Amino acid sequence: MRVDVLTIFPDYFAPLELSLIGKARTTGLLDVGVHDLRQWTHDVHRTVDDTPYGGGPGMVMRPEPWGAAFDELVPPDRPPLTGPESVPLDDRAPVLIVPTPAGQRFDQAMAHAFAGERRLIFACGRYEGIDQRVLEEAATRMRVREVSLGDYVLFGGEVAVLVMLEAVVRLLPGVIGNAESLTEESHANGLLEAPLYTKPAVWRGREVPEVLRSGDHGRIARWRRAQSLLRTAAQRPDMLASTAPETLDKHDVAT
Ligand code: 6GU
Repeated sequence: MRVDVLTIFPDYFAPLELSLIGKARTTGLLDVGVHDLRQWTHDVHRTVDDTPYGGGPGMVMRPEPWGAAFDELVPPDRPPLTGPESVPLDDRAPVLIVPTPAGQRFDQAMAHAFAGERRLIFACGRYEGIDQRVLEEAATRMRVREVSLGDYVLFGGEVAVLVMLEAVVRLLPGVIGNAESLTEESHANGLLEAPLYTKPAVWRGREVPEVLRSGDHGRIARWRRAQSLLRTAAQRPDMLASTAPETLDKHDVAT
């Protein structure tokens, strides 16, 4: 997978050298380019923002540097359209992800969808956001997705991109050695995972649940399933409310 990140703070992305994302890069599973948006400015102050039309607080990111950056990363393959008319995009077109609190909520299903793509481009907004025409014009060449991490506001998209990349890259085949890790974890099946324990069997007077030391795999699976349901009900009742009935089977009533 190829990932490009456009930002005025490339230093935010130093952690992409570390740990399993860094390893995915050195082994060639992932190819990342981080680009300073200011390289596409031409004035002496390398200006990327200006005051909002219609008034209001703060500053808005000007369209020209974004347009020039996209032209270089994704060269237009037909003459630019002059108006707002749209053309259908094929599903191999790059996906442009724009982190914004005004976007659709990011979740594990979206992470899986992005992990199936060949090319992702992240456009990190700062200040109050990016001139909307940038997204409209980008949509002639890319599948544009405005994405939010949740109902709170960050200074800019950089940290959100790190979050999304981590969620996506760990789903790429070969990044996590033991693929079973991905099917047992929270959100893999619409439920939260059961609590985990390791040695020692007794720590500060607290015992690991006996069932986990029993060696009875059937009992262990039923216990984990019940814990999963209890934990989801306690922590995230909203997830249970939206659980398809077939996800809850007849064994769940008995446990
Ligand atoms: Cl994706 N970006 C920004 N700037 N703020 C956010 C967010 C994203 N998600 C929640 N708040």
